[in-house]
Amino acid sequence: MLETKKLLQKSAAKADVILEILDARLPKASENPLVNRLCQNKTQVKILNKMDLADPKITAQWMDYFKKERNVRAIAINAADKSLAAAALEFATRDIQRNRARKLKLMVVGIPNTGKSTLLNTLAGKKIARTGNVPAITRHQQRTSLKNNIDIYDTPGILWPVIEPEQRAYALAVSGAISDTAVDYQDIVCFAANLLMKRYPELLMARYRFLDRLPGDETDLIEQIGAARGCLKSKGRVDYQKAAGVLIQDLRSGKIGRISFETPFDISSDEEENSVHPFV
Ligand SMILES: Nc1nc2c(ncn2[C@@H]2O[C@H](COP(=O)(O)OP(=O)(O)OP(=O)(O)O)[C@@H](O)[C@H]2O)c(=O)[nH]1
Ligand SMILES: [Mg+2]
Repeated sequence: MLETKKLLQKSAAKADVILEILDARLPKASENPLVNRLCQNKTQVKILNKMDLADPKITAQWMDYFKKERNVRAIAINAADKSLAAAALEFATRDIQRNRARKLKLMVVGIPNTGKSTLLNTLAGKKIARTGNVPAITRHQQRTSLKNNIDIYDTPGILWPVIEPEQRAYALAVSGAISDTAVDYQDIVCFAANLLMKRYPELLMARYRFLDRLPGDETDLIEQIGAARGCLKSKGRVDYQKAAGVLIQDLRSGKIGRISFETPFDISSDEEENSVHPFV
């Protein structure tokens, strides 16, 4: 990780534009503090990727939020979509003073699993970089030449050693940016269940039609999913681990619907109250 960080710092110094790929479902929690340091005196473009999985109303709120941040420009996309990826490239480079004799260097950075390599592949129009829905797929920096005299650099996802507050770690785990084993799985499940029951009850009820009422708590929800989906152990007891896995996979993949894990309001109430519990 230290080596990667050093390499990123070296490359960033030579880059014209830094594209920070965030997860649109958790745009603050998926920011890496290191990126701000890499971006000194550079155009910093935040790309809220996976917008197809995020709640569109909340994404619009995030766009307003980032408009108010100084020296930052933000755009929401789905990196697998050709025209949206092209729009992001245009957005990122449009104010840059170009010296046509020299290639424009774009560097794609961000935490693991946010879609950096997917964006590179879509822009290149072919599969150059390996992608996958687990963290840390890309291990080395990779340069690709695009049209219009542009070089784009894909980089390995980077995280920092201690993720705080805990809610941030849970949101990152549900999104797939950190592995399920990095955080207590029970806590991740409680976070996901509470988010769905409090913020998206209609989507929850629509996905799990066997629920005849909104579950009273997370245990109730997992028990009902386990019973209905046959996640059972001996003597018909619910296998909580398996049932929880169903919920997490459904949420992560968008099967429950378009869901955001945090809102700009959570951030400001955190700052005001110094609270670390944005979802309760
Ligand atoms: N739904 C959706 N999935 C996406 C999008 N972009 C990427 N993905 C998926 O997210 C997963 C991670 O994508 P990658 O491109 O490998 O992410 P990465 O940031 O390069 O990950 P690392 O190399 O591990 O840091 C893959 O399963 C992609 O198919 C998107 O806009 N929408
Ligand atoms: Mg990658």
